[in-house]
Amino acid sequence: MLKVVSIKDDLVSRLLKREHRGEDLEAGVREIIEQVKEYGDQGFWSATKRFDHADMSAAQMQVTEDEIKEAYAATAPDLLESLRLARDNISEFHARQHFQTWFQPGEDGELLGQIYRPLERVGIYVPGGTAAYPSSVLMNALPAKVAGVKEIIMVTPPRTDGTVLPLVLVAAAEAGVTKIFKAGGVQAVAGLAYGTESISKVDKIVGPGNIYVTIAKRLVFGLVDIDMLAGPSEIVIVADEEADHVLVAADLLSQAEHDPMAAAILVTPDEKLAQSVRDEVEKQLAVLPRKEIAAAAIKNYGAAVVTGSMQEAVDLANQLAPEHLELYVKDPFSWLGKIRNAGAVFLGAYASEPVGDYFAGPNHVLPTGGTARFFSPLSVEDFMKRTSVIYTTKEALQKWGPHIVRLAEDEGLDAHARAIARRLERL
Ligand code: HSO
Ligand code: ZN
Repeated sequence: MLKVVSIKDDLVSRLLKREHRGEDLEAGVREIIEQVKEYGDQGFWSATKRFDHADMSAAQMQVTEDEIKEAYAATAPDLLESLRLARDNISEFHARQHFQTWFQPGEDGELLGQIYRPLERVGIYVPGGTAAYPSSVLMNALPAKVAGVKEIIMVTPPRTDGTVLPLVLVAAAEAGVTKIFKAGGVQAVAGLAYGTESISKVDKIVGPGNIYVTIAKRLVFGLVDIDMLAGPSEIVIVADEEADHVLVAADLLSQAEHDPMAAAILVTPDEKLAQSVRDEVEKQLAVLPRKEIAAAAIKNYGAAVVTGSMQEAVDLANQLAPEHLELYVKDPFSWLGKIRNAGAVFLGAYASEPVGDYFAGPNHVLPTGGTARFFSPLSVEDFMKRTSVIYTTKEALQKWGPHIVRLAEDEGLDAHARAIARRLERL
Protein backbone atom coordinates (compact mmCIF):
# COMPACT_ATOMS: atom_id res chain seq x y z
CA MET A 1 0.00 0.00 0.00
CA LEU A 2 1.37 3.43 -0.96
CA LYS A 3 1.87 5.32 2.29
CA VAL A 4 0.44 8.83 2.52
CA VAL A 5 2.73 10.82 4.81
CA SER A 6 3.48 14.38 5.78
CA ILE A 7 6.78 15.94 4.77
CA LYS A 8 8.01 15.60 8.38
CA ASP A 9 7.55 11.83 8.44
CA ASP A 10 10.60 9.58 9.02
CA LEU A 11 9.86 7.89 5.71
CA VAL A 12 10.84 11.10 3.93
CA SER A 13 14.31 11.02 5.53
CA ARG A 14 14.64 7.40 4.44
CA LEU A 15 13.67 8.35 0.88
CA LEU A 16 16.33 11.04 0.92
CA LYS A 17 18.96 8.41 1.73
CA ARG A 18 18.39 5.90 -1.02
CA GLU A 19 21.91 4.61 -1.43
CA HIS A 20 22.80 1.28 -2.94
CA ARG A 21 26.58 1.07 -2.82
CA GLY A 22 26.84 -2.59 -1.74
CA GLU A 23 30.28 -2.25 -0.15
CA ASP A 24 29.76 -5.57 1.64
CA LEU A 25 29.76 -7.34 -1.74
CA GLU A 26 33.00 -5.78 -2.92
CA ALA A 27 35.39 -8.59 -1.87
CA GLY A 28 33.52 -11.23 -3.89
CA VAL A 29 33.43 -8.96 -6.94
CA ARG A 30 37.14 -8.23 -6.64
CA GLU A 31 37.88 -11.95 -6.64
CA ILE A 32 36.13 -12.50 -9.99
CA ILE A 33 37.86 -9.48 -11.52
CA GLU A 34 41.25 -10.87 -10.40
CA GLN A 35 40.41 -14.22 -11.93
CA VAL A 36 39.71 -12.67 -15.35
CA LYS A 37 42.73 -10.40 -15.06
CA GLU A 38 45.01 -13.34 -14.32
CA TYR A 39 43.61 -16.12 -16.48
CA GLY A 40 42.01 -14.18 -19.37
CA ASP A 41 39.54 -16.27 -21.36
CA GLN A 42 40.05 -19.21 -19.04
CA GLY A 43 39.03 -17.20 -15.98
CA PHE A 44 36.24 -15.76 -17.98
CA TRP A 45 34.76 -19.13 -19.00
CA SER A 46 34.75 -20.55 -15.55
CA ALA A 47 32.95 -17.46 -14.20
CA THR A 48 30.40 -17.58 -17.05
CA LYS A 49 29.75 -21.24 -16.38
CA ARG A 50 29.42 -20.62 -12.66
CA PHE A 51 27.10 -17.59 -12.81
CA ASP A 52 25.23 -17.77 -16.12
CA HIS A 53 25.07 -21.58 -16.19
CA ALA A 54 25.91 -21.42 -19.87
CA ASP A 55 28.79 -23.55 -21.05
CA MET A 56 30.17 -22.02 -24.23
CA SER A 57 33.37 -22.11 -26.15
CA ALA A 58 35.07 -18.89 -27.24
CA ALA A 59 33.67 -19.34 -30.74
CA GLN A 60 30.12 -19.69 -29.46
CA MET A 61 30.45 -16.64 -27.29
CA GLN A 62 30.55 -14.07 -30.08
CA VAL A 63 27.22 -13.49 -31.80
CA THR A 64 27.41 -14.40 -35.49
CA GLU A 65 25.89 -12.78 -38.59
CA ASP A 66 23.54 -15.76 -38.85
CA GLU A 67 22.25 -15.21 -35.34
CA ILE A 68 21.54 -11.57 -36.19
CA LYS A 69 19.66 -12.64 -39.32
CA GLU A 70 17.61 -15.10 -37.27
CA ALA A 71 16.85 -12.34 -34.77
CA TYR A 72 15.52 -10.11 -37.58
CA ALA A 73 13.42 -12.97 -38.88
CA ALA A 74 11.92 -13.45 -35.42
CA THR A 75 10.96 -9.75 -35.14
CA ALA A 76 7.48 -8.58 -36.13
CA PRO A 77 7.60 -5.85 -38.83
CA ASP A 78 5.61 -3.32 -36.77
CA LEU A 79 7.92 -3.84 -33.79
CA LEU A 80 10.93 -3.23 -36.04
CA GLU A 81 9.26 -0.08 -37.36
CA SER A 82 8.71 1.26 -33.83
CA LEU A 83 12.31 0.47 -32.92
CA ARG A 84 13.59 2.29 -36.00
CA LEU A 85 11.48 5.37 -35.29
CA ALA A 86 12.81 5.42 -31.73
CA ARG A 87 16.36 5.05 -33.10
CA ASP A 88 15.87 8.02 -35.42
CA ASN A 89 14.50 10.25 -32.63
CA ILE A 90 17.35 9.30 -30.29
CA SER A 91 19.98 9.87 -32.99
CA GLU A 92 18.52 13.24 -33.91
CA PHE A 93 18.40 14.43 -30.30
CA HIS A 94 21.99 13.36 -29.66
CA ALA A 95 23.24 14.89 -32.90
CA ARG A 96 22.19 18.26 -31.43
CA GLN A 97 24.48 17.89 -28.42
CA HIS A 98 27.25 20.34 -29.06
CA PHE A 99 30.78 20.21 -27.88
CA GLN A 100 33.38 22.35 -29.44
CA THR A 101 36.91 22.07 -30.71
CA TRP A 102 38.28 25.60 -30.62
CA PHE A 103 41.49 27.61 -31.06
CA GLN A 104 42.02 31.10 -29.74
CA PRO A 105 44.98 33.15 -30.99
CA GLY A 106 46.54 35.53 -28.45
CA GLU A 107 48.06 38.99 -28.92
CA ASP A 108 51.61 37.64 -29.28
CA GLY A 109 50.71 35.00 -31.83
CA GLU A 110 50.33 32.20 -29.31
CA LEU A 111 47.49 29.77 -29.87
CA LEU A 112 45.46 28.02 -27.23
CA GLY A 113 42.66 25.57 -27.73
CA GLN A 114 41.04 22.25 -27.17
CA ILE A 115 40.39 19.34 -29.49
CA TYR A 116 37.57 16.84 -29.06
CA ARG A 117 38.08 13.31 -30.30
CA PRO A 118 35.90 10.23 -30.00
CA LEU A 119 37.05 7.32 -27.85
CA GLU A 120 38.39 4.45 -29.98
CA ARG A 121 36.62 1.50 -28.43
CA VAL A 122 33.81 1.32 -25.89
CA GLY A 123 31.98 -1.49 -24.13
CA ILE A 124 28.24 -1.51 -23.58
CA TYR A 125 26.77 -3.63 -20.84
CA VAL A 126 23.22 -4.87 -21.42
CA PRO A 127 21.63 -6.77 -18.54
CA GLY A 128 19.95 -10.13 -19.09
CA GLY A 129 16.80 -11.66 -17.65
CA THR A 130 13.81 -9.41 -17.22
CA ALA A 131 16.01 -6.31 -17.52
CA ALA A 132 17.19 -7.06 -21.08
CA TYR A 133 15.88 -3.88 -22.70
CA PRO A 134 16.33 -3.25 -26.43
CA SER A 135 15.58 0.42 -25.71
CA SER A 136 18.67 0.57 -23.48
CA VAL A 137 20.78 -0.85 -26.29
CA LEU A 138 19.75 2.13 -28.42
CA MET A 139 20.26 4.62 -25.59
CA ASN A 140 23.81 3.41 -24.91
CA ALA A 141 25.03 2.71 -28.41
CA LEU A 142 23.60 5.64 -30.39
CA PRO A 143 25.44 8.46 -28.56
CA ALA A 144 28.66 6.48 -29.08
CA LYS A 145 27.86 6.17 -32.75
CA VAL A 146 27.06 9.88 -33.06
CA ALA A 147 30.36 10.67 -31.31
CA GLY A 148 32.21 8.66 -33.96
CA VAL A 149 33.44 5.78 -31.79
CA LYS A 150 34.99 3.20 -34.15
CA GLU A 151 34.36 0.04 -32.21
CA ILE A 152 31.34 -0.58 -30.00
CA ILE A 153 31.48 -3.89 -28.18
CA MET A 154 28.31 -5.06 -26.50
CA VAL A 155 28.19 -7.70 -23.77
CA THR A 156 25.02 -9.31 -22.51
CA PRO A 157 24.47 -12.46 -20.47
CA PRO A 158 23.07 -15.40 -22.44
CA ARG A 159 19.94 -17.17 -21.40
CA THR A 160 20.51 -20.72 -20.10
CA ASP A 161 20.03 -22.09 -23.62
CA GLY A 162 22.88 -19.86 -24.82
CA THR A 163 20.71 -17.42 -26.79
CA VAL A 164 20.04 -13.70 -26.41
CA LEU A 165 16.66 -11.95 -26.69
CA PRO A 166 16.21 -11.38 -30.47
CA LEU A 167 15.18 -7.70 -30.21
CA VAL A 168 18.33 -6.95 -28.19
CA LEU A 169 20.38 -8.24 -31.14
CA VAL A 170 18.24 -6.34 -33.64
CA ALA A 171 18.58 -3.11 -31.62
CA ALA A 172 22.34 -3.60 -31.53
CA ALA A 173 22.49 -4.07 -35.29
CA GLU A 174 20.23 -1.04 -35.86
CA ALA A 175 22.40 1.11 -33.61
CA GLY A 176 25.66 0.10 -35.30
CA VAL A 177 27.20 -2.09 -32.58
CA THR A 178 30.39 -3.71 -33.93
CA LYS A 179 30.65 -6.94 -31.92
CA ILE A 180 28.40 -8.71 -29.47
CA PHE A 181 29.54 -11.17 -26.82
CA LYS A 182 27.23 -13.38 -24.85
CA ALA A 183 28.74 -12.59 -21.53
CA GLY A 184 27.49 -10.84 -18.47
CA GLY A 185 28.13 -10.07 -14.84
CA VAL A 186 31.35 -9.03 -13.19
CA GLN A 187 33.38 -11.19 -15.59
CA ALA A 188 32.10 -9.27 -18.62
CA VAL A 189 33.06 -5.94 -17.03
CA ALA A 190 36.48 -7.34 -16.14
CA GLY A 191 36.90 -8.76 -19.64
CA LEU A 192 36.19 -5.35 -21.18
CA ALA A 193 38.45 -3.55 -18.71
CA TYR A 194 41.49 -5.84 -18.93
CA GLY A 195 40.93 -7.57 -22.26
CA THR A 196 41.18 -11.32 -22.76
CA GLU A 197 42.28 -13.41 -25.74
CA SER A 198 38.82 -12.94 -27.30
CA ILE A 199 37.61 -9.60 -25.91
CA SER A 200 39.53 -6.42 -26.72
CA LYS A 201 40.23 -4.01 -23.90
CA VAL A 202 38.00 -0.94 -24.16
CA ASP A 203 38.43 2.70 -23.13
CA LYS A 204 35.08 3.09 -21.43
CA ILE A 205 32.29 0.86 -20.11
CA VAL A 206 28.71 2.15 -20.09
CA GLY A 207 25.32 0.67 -19.39
CA PRO A 208 23.34 -0.29 -16.34
CA GLY A 209 23.62 -3.60 -14.53
CA ASN A 210 22.77 -5.22 -11.24
CA ILE A 211 24.60 -4.31 -8.04
CA TYR A 212 27.52 -6.70 -8.83
CA VAL A 213 28.03 -5.16 -12.25
CA THR A 214 27.84 -1.68 -10.73
CA ILE A 215 30.47 -2.54 -8.10
CA ALA A 216 32.67 -4.07 -10.81
CA LYS A 217 32.42 -0.84 -12.83
CA ARG A 218 33.39 1.17 -9.76
CA LEU A 219 36.39 -1.11 -9.16
CA VAL A 220 37.76 -0.89 -12.72
CA PHE A 221 37.24 2.89 -12.91
CA GLY A 222 40.57 4.55 -13.58
CA LEU A 223 41.83 1.66 -15.67
CA VAL A 224 38.95 2.50 -17.99
CA ASP A 225 36.34 5.22 -17.78
CA ILE A 226 32.75 4.42 -16.81
CA ASP A 227 29.50 6.31 -17.34
CA MET A 228 27.95 6.45 -13.88
CA LEU A 229 26.89 4.12 -11.10
CA ALA A 230 23.33 3.24 -11.96
CA GLY A 231 20.95 2.19 -9.22
CA PRO A 232 17.30 1.13 -9.37
CA SER A 233 14.92 3.35 -11.37
CA GLU A 234 13.15 6.24 -9.72
CA ILE A 235 10.24 8.53 -10.38
CA VAL A 236 9.11 11.56 -8.43
CA ILE A 237 5.84 13.14 -9.53
CA VAL A 238 5.08 16.65 -8.37
CA ALA A 239 1.35 17.05 -8.92
CA ASP A 240 -1.36 19.52 -7.98
CA GLU A 241 -5.15 19.32 -7.88
CA GLU A 242 -5.23 19.43 -11.72
CA ALA A 243 -3.65 15.99 -11.98
CA ASP A 244 -5.69 12.91 -12.85
CA HIS A 245 -5.11 10.40 -10.04
CA VAL A 246 -5.47 7.45 -12.43
CA LEU A 247 -2.60 8.73 -14.59
CA VAL A 248 -0.43 9.63 -11.59
CA ALA A 249 -0.84 6.07 -10.27
CA ALA A 250 -0.06 4.63 -13.71
CA ASP A 251 3.14 6.67 -13.98
CA LEU A 252 4.28 5.70 -10.47
CA LEU A 253 3.83 2.03 -11.37
CA SER A 254 5.70 2.48 -14.66
CA GLN A 255 8.94 2.80 -12.72
CA ALA A 256 7.96 0.61 -9.76
CA GLU A 257 7.73 -2.38 -12.10
CA HIS A 258 11.45 -2.13 -12.91
CA ASP A 259 12.87 -3.29 -9.61
CA PRO A 260 11.78 -4.18 -6.06
CA MET A 261 14.07 -1.36 -4.92
CA ALA A 262 12.76 1.20 -7.43
CA ALA A 263 11.45 4.46 -5.96
CA ALA A 264 7.98 5.79 -6.85
CA ILE A 265 7.13 8.97 -5.00
CA LEU A 266 4.26 11.43 -5.35
CA VAL A 267 4.81 14.86 -3.84
CA THR A 268 1.72 17.05 -3.68
CA PRO A 269 0.14 19.84 -1.67
CA ASP A 270 -3.24 18.20 -2.32
CA GLU A 271 -4.01 15.61 0.36
CA LYS A 272 -7.12 14.42 -1.47
CA LEU A 273 -5.06 13.63 -4.56
CA ALA A 274 -2.55 11.70 -2.40
CA GLN A 275 -5.34 9.54 -1.01
CA SER A 276 -6.97 8.82 -4.32
CA VAL A 277 -3.58 7.96 -5.87
CA ARG A 278 -2.95 5.55 -2.97
CA ASP A 279 -6.26 3.75 -3.64
CA GLU A 280 -5.73 3.78 -7.38
CA VAL A 281 -2.22 2.28 -7.08
CA GLU A 282 -3.76 -0.69 -5.21
CA LYS A 283 -6.35 -1.11 -7.94
CA GLN A 284 -3.87 -0.98 -10.81
CA LEU A 285 -1.35 -3.17 -8.99
CA ALA A 286 -3.87 -5.98 -8.70
CA VAL A 287 -3.95 -6.43 -12.48
CA LEU A 288 -0.31 -5.68 -13.32
CA PRO A 289 1.65 -8.66 -14.70
CA ARG A 290 4.77 -7.59 -12.78
CA LYS A 291 2.75 -6.86 -9.64
CA GLU A 292 5.17 -8.62 -7.32
CA ILE A 293 8.10 -6.43 -8.28
CA ALA A 294 6.00 -3.25 -8.37
CA ALA A 295 4.32 -3.97 -5.03
CA ALA A 296 7.71 -4.55 -3.42
CA ALA A 297 8.97 -1.22 -4.80
CA ILE A 298 5.86 0.58 -3.51
CA LYS A 299 6.46 -0.99 -0.10
CA ASN A 300 10.21 -0.21 -0.02
CA TYR A 301 10.49 3.20 -1.66
CA GLY A 302 6.94 4.26 -2.40
CA ALA A 303 5.21 7.25 -0.82
CA ALA A 304 2.71 10.03 -1.35
CA VAL A 305 4.18 12.97 0.50
CA VAL A 306 1.78 15.78 1.37
CA THR A 307 3.41 19.21 1.49
CA GLY A 308 2.19 22.60 2.71
CA SER A 309 2.56 24.23 -0.71
CA MET A 310 3.76 23.75 -4.29
CA GLN A 311 7.00 25.52 -3.38
CA GLU A 312 7.60 23.00 -0.60
CA ALA A 313 6.87 20.16 -3.05
CA VAL A 314 9.44 21.49 -5.51
CA ASP A 315 12.00 21.96 -2.71
CA LEU A 316 11.58 18.33 -1.70
CA ALA A 317 11.91 17.22 -5.33
CA ASN A 318 15.21 19.11 -5.52
CA GLN A 319 16.42 17.40 -2.36
CA LEU A 320 15.41 14.00 -3.68
CA ALA A 321 17.29 14.76 -6.93
CA PRO A 322 15.42 11.99 -8.76
CA GLU A 323 16.26 10.21 -11.97
CA HIS A 324 12.87 11.16 -13.45
CA LEU A 325 10.78 14.11 -12.31
CA GLU A 326 7.28 14.69 -13.64
CA LEU A 327 5.82 18.16 -13.16
CA TYR A 328 2.18 17.24 -13.53
CA VAL A 329 0.85 20.66 -12.56
CA LYS A 330 -1.18 23.56 -13.91
CA ASP A 331 1.65 25.61 -15.32
CA PRO A 332 4.68 23.32 -15.46
CA PHE A 333 6.88 25.81 -17.29
CA SER A 334 6.58 28.29 -14.46
CA TRP A 335 8.19 25.70 -12.15
CA LEU A 336 10.85 24.41 -14.54
CA GLY A 337 13.36 27.12 -13.65
CA LYS A 338 13.12 26.11 -9.99
CA ILE A 339 14.19 22.51 -10.68
CA ARG A 340 17.86 22.21 -9.80
CA ASN A 341 18.37 18.45 -9.44
CA ALA A 342 16.78 15.90 -11.77
CA GLY A 343 18.04 13.52 -14.45
CA ALA A 344 15.12 14.31 -16.75
CA VAL A 345 12.08 16.55 -16.27
CA PHE A 346 8.73 15.68 -17.85
CA LEU A 347 6.31 18.57 -18.19
CA GLY A 348 2.54 18.42 -18.23
CA ALA A 349 -0.20 15.83 -18.37
CA TYR A 350 0.99 14.13 -21.56
CA ALA A 351 4.69 13.78 -20.85
CA SER A 352 4.36 10.44 -19.13
CA GLU A 353 7.72 9.00 -18.13
CA PRO A 354 7.74 6.12 -20.69
CA VAL A 355 7.70 8.79 -23.43
CA GLY A 356 11.30 9.40 -22.39
CA ASP A 357 12.14 5.75 -21.74
CA TYR A 358 11.40 4.74 -25.31
CA PHE A 359 10.87 7.41 -27.82
CA ALA A 360 11.20 11.17 -27.45
CA GLY A 361 14.96 11.24 -28.01
CA PRO A 362 16.70 12.26 -24.76
CA ASN A 363 18.74 9.53 -23.15
CA HIS A 364 17.14 7.24 -20.60
CA VAL A 365 20.46 6.42 -18.94
CA LEU A 366 20.12 8.89 -16.10
CA PRO A 367 21.61 9.53 -12.68
CA THR A 368 19.86 7.73 -9.79
CA GLY A 369 20.07 7.67 -5.99
CA GLY A 370 20.28 11.45 -5.63
CA THR A 371 23.33 11.66 -7.93
CA ALA A 372 21.45 14.03 -10.24
CA ARG A 373 23.05 16.62 -7.94
CA PHE A 374 26.26 16.10 -9.94
CA PHE A 375 25.75 13.53 -12.73
CA SER A 376 24.04 14.17 -16.07
CA PRO A 377 22.22 11.99 -18.60
CA LEU A 378 24.41 9.85 -20.86
CA SER A 379 25.40 11.97 -23.86
CA VAL A 380 27.61 12.19 -26.93
CA GLU A 381 30.26 14.00 -24.89
CA ASP A 382 30.56 10.91 -22.67
CA PHE A 383 32.09 9.16 -25.67
CA MET A 384 34.58 11.90 -26.40
CA LYS A 385 37.68 13.19 -24.72
CA ARG A 386 39.42 16.52 -24.87
CA THR A 387 43.02 17.39 -25.55
CA SER A 388 44.38 20.82 -24.73
CA VAL A 389 46.59 22.58 -27.25
CA ILE A 390 49.31 25.14 -26.45
CA TYR A 391 51.44 26.91 -29.04
CA THR A 392 53.77 29.60 -27.69
CA THR A 393 55.70 32.15 -29.70
CA LYS A 394 58.98 33.82 -28.77
CA GLU A 395 57.13 37.04 -27.90
CA ALA A 396 54.67 35.23 -25.65
CA LEU A 397 57.41 33.37 -23.81
CA GLN A 398 59.27 36.60 -23.26
CA LYS A 399 56.27 37.93 -21.36
CA TRP A 400 55.25 34.75 -19.56
CA GLY A 401 58.72 33.35 -18.85
CA PRO A 402 59.69 35.37 -15.75
CA HIS A 403 56.37 34.51 -14.07
CA ILE A 404 56.79 30.82 -14.82
CA VAL A 405 60.36 30.82 -13.47
CA ARG A 406 59.20 32.53 -10.26
CA LEU A 407 56.30 30.08 -9.72
CA ALA A 408 58.50 27.03 -10.44
CA GLU A 409 61.27 28.17 -8.11
CA ASP A 410 58.75 28.76 -5.39
CA GLU A 411 57.62 25.14 -5.74
CA GLY A 412 61.25 24.02 -5.53
CA LEU A 413 61.15 22.64 -9.05
CA ASP A 414 64.36 24.00 -10.51
CA ALA A 415 64.37 21.84 -13.62
CA HIS A 416 61.04 23.41 -14.55
CA ALA A 417 62.43 26.90 -13.96
CA ARG A 418 65.59 26.15 -15.96
CA ALA A 419 63.68 24.78 -18.97
CA ILE A 420 62.17 28.24 -19.26
CA ALA A 421 65.22 30.20 -18.19
CA ARG A 422 67.40 28.52 -20.85
CA ARG A 423 64.99 29.67 -23.50
CA LEU A 424 64.82 33.17 -22.11
CA GLU A 425 68.66 33.31 -22.27
CA ARG A 426 68.52 32.58 -25.98
CA LEU A 427 66.03 35.27 -26.82
N1 HSO B 1 13.27 3.67 -16.93
C1 HSO B 1 14.49 2.92 -17.13
C2 HSO B 1 14.78 2.64 -18.58
C3 HSO B 1 13.81 1.75 -19.28
N2 HSO B 1 12.48 1.77 -19.14
C4 HSO B 1 14.08 0.80 -20.21
C5 HSO B 1 11.95 0.89 -19.97
N3 HSO B 1 12.92 0.29 -20.59
C6 HSO B 1 15.65 3.69 -16.53
O1 HSO B 1 15.64 5.02 -16.83
ZN1 ZN C 1 11.47 2.60 -17.45
